[in-house]
Parts: sequence; structure tokens; C-alpha cells
Amino acid sequence: MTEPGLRQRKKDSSETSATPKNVTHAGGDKISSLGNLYVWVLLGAGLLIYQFPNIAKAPLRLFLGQSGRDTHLPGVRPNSVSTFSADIPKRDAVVEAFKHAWLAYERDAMGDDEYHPFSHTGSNLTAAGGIGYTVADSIDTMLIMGLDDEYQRARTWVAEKLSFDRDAEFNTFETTIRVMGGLLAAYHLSDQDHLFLEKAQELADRILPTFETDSGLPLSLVNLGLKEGVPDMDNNGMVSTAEVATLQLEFRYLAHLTDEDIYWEKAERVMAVLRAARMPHGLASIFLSPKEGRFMTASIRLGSRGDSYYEYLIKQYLQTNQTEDVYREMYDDAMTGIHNYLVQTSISSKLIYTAELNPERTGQGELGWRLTPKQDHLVCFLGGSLMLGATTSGALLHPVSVPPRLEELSEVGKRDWKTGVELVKTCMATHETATGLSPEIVHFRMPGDEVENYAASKGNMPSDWYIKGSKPGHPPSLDARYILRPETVESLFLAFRLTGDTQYRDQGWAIFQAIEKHCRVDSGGYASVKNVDQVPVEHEDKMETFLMSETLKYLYLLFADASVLPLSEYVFNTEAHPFPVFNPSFRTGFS
Ligand code: DMJ
Repeated sequence: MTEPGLRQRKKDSSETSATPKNVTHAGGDKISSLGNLYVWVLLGAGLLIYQFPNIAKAPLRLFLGQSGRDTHLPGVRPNSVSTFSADIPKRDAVVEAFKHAWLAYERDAMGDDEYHPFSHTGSNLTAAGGIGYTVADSIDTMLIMGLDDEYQRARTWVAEKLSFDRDAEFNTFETTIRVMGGLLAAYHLSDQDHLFLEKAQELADRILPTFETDSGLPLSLVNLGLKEGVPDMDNNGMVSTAEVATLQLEFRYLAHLTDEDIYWEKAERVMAVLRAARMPHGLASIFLSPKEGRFMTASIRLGSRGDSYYEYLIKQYLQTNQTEDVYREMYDDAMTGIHNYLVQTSISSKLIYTAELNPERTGQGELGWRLTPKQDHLVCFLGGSLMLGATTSGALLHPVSVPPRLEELSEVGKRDWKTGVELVKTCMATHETATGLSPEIVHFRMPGDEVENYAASKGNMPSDWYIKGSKPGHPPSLDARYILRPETVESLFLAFRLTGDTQYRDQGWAIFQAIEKHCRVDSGGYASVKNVDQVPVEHEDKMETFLMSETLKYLYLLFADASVLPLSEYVFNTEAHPFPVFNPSFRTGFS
């Protein structure tokens, strides 16, 4: 086997050694002999490389300005990049699941806001009539999946039946992300069918009065019929951080489409108020006063009422093609706060998770913060979001490789990537239950905790996390539910698109199979389960709208060809409705 190599060396030697002899200048002989030595060294190296090609890779990387050492980021397995083509059988299985959900809803409850698959009925959010909660939330998934017949019927319902003239109070945030977001994405994906834009704009105009507060922060509720903002007295009129800061992608895209500045101004004003109200650590408590535009002393967390504030910081930056640096700054500031105060490591299996900070008064009446090792399923959006942020806001060049290389990311980008990968891993670990589904809320064991407190103890040692209040022989706690939430599969979709690592598809497939096994209702639709750690499962008679808008869409996209809705061209709103990235006009003056 060495024969060809030796022959090659002889031939190369005679050809290249002739060149220095033709050079005529003083000291020519010396140069010539040095040249010969140089050539022999090169030839030796060439032979080595020929025999052992891997030897060349590290110096070549150095020569190209890339780190010669491990260029793989955490979570990126060497040689793991697959092709990004569709996994057709799995993708089509998700389409079948969507049809199973939609056709049951259409049969039993078409037009109603919500669906109850066991009682075969629908219900509306208020007694004043529905606002297309499920239909508007599902249409873009039909367009993405190519379900033309279903889409045409849903469009007809929007054209003939959808009305927002309802004299009742609706949640401002939920109505915006699900209904307005769904209509805007439908407009884009249907090649600008104006019906959807008109409906989205009509809805936005009914929501606009909620922004008429002293600070400009929108009120939590809106009477769509009367076009009035309504304070949420259950929370003393305070507004949630996630709710006021998760309307921006929708209102900004509408401003871009309609050329109406008002939508932009109202949405941007909220961000200016939040920026001015910055808490010292860069984090945000979950309530604000709409009168003063100040954060209240309240929990700080990435779960409910906090989550999508952080999500929309990076997504606003991406929506306008990375041109609005203010969002990048706010995002970086918040991610640093998260790393400094919320990111924790579990005691035994070293899982990375995010804890919550809860305010409490000391004996002397001073304000302190208690760390609670609790993580909502909702937080599982953060893993993928951090990876997305690392490859954009945290990148030194654009676009980064897939998977990104170590040297392509800033220090902050590397930090965020690493945490993102670890959080996805932790969220997958919370699927290690009897059903393979993850619970609504997990708690992590802290040093000094008593072992018997941990219902998740499966053997001699308890696992690092447990479901609080779940005790054998007792009714399951609400924390033990799986309500068809999308956050883990959302992160798996992002992680797969950013790495090409097939482990993420495998994990998504395992979750999909668990949903099929435990949530699918034979007569049609899907239902939440009451306890992820109990088989056979008990169901709740409810199919959340985000199953069709988010969970099944992200699963579909995980198995679809990566050219479908590429991350470089789209941002997904928090309800998984895709909006195209655009270049902002003069509108943005926020700095
Ligand atoms: C969705 O309505 C949105 O993703 C929202 O931001 C949070 N919760 C649900 C899904 O879990």
C-alpha cells in the first residue's frame, strides 16, 4: 500500500527541485540547497498528509484564522450534521395528527373558540360569542402543511362568520398573539389574501384603546365590542410584563403592511417604557403599573407572565433584520441577568435549569429575594431561543455556519449557546416520566432537602427534579398535567435547524409518539392528561388551541425540509405564527 505514495514522491521531487536551480543571484547555491531542504520538508509533509489526511486539518484551520483546537460548540456532535431534507414519513405522520385534531373540531365545534373532544362540543371565551380563537390560530398551519381543502373551509368561515363585534372582555395579549397573529401569518402565507389583513387590522383597531393609559402600557383586557381597555382587577389593575411586551411583532408587522404608523408607535412605546423602568439586575418582575410604567415588587421568572418578554427582545431584533440595536442591547442585558441570577445546576445529574426569584421581607422589613428551584414547562422555549440569539445577536459574522463554529460566536454568544443546549437537555430530562410527556411544572432538589419530599423518587435515590404535590394515592397536583404545550418541541425545532443534529429530530419524534399514545382521542381530537406519571392516563376534556398552532406546527417543521420557513427569513410569534423579516422604514426611532 506504500507503493503509490513512494512513486508520487519521486515524481514530485524531480519536478519541483528544478525550480530553485534556475534562480540566479548571489548566494544562489546556498539558496538552492535551502530551497531543496524546503522542498523536501514540504514533500515529507505532503506524504504525511496523503497518508493521514486528518493531520492537516488543525494547521489549516489556524491558517484560515480559525481555532486549531476543538471547534465544536457544546451540544454539537462531530459528524452529526445531516442533510436538511425532509423526513417524509414522520412529517406526514404529523400532518395526519393535525387532520385528526382539526376534523374533529370542525365536525363538533366549528367556529367556537375552544374544543372539548370527549363531550364533542365547543365553547366560547365569553357569552357574547366567539372570536375565531381556534380557527384563526390554525389557518397558517393548514397553509404550511398544504391542506388546501381544510384551508378553504376555514377561509370561508373567516369571510362569512368571523366577528369581533363582541361586547365582552377578552385578554389583550391572548387575542393579539393567537387571533391577530394567526390572521397576519395567514395573509402572508396565502399570497396576500386581503381578507386576512382586513380582519387583522379591524381587530388591531379594537385593541388600540388598551394602550391609552398614563404610561402607554396596554391594559390586560379589552372589550372588543365597545373598543375599550379594561383593567384586570384580579391583579389590582397591574399588567403582566410578558403580556405588554408580547404584542410588538404583531403590531409592527401590521404597521409595515398597512403603512399606518400608529401600530408601530404604540408597540414601540411599550418597549421604551420597559427600558426606562429597567430593574438594577436587568431582569423584569412579572407585574408593572400601567399608571407609572414601573415594575412592581413581584416574582422574577421565565415562566408565566415573564416568558415571552425575553422571547420578544431577540425576536424584535430579528424581525427588522438586526437593524435595531436597542433590542439587541436589551436582550444581552436580560440574558446576562438570567445567567447571573436565575441559571442553576441541579445537584446530582448537573442539569441546568432556571429558578425563580420571589420577593420577601426580612425580619427587619428589608426586601430580599428567595430563590425557588421551580421551572415551568413554559420556560422550555428558552433553550432554543438562546441558541437562536447566540447565532445572531451573539455572532461575530453573519450568517454563521450550521452548526455554528466556536470562533464565529462572541463570548456572550458562546455562553448563551452553551446554556441553550443544556436547557434543551434539561427539558428533555423532564420527559422521563411514565408517559414520556413532561409536566406543567417541575421543582429541582436543593441541597438539604428531605428525600421523602420527592415523589419522583424512583429507586434508592430521588431524581434531581420532581412534581410537587404528587403523592401516590392522592389526586395529582395541577403541576402534573401535560396540556399539549409546545415549548420543548419549539426548542427542538430551533436546535435542529441551527445544528442539523438528528438527535433533535429523534427527541421530537419520541415526544410526538407520546402525544399520539396518551393524548389522542379515538373519536377525534387530542386531550390534555392530568398526570404525566400515571399510566393509563386520565384526560381533561380540553384541546388547547396551541396544539394546532404551535405544537404540531413545530413538529411538522422539525421533520420538513429546512427550506420551509428558513430562520434567516422568518420570525415566529410566540404562538408560532411566522412573519417575514423586513427592513424597517423611517418608523423606528427607538434608541
Ligand atoms: C402559547 O399561547 C404561547 O406560546 C404563549 O407565549 C405561552 N403559552 C402558550 C403555549 O404554551
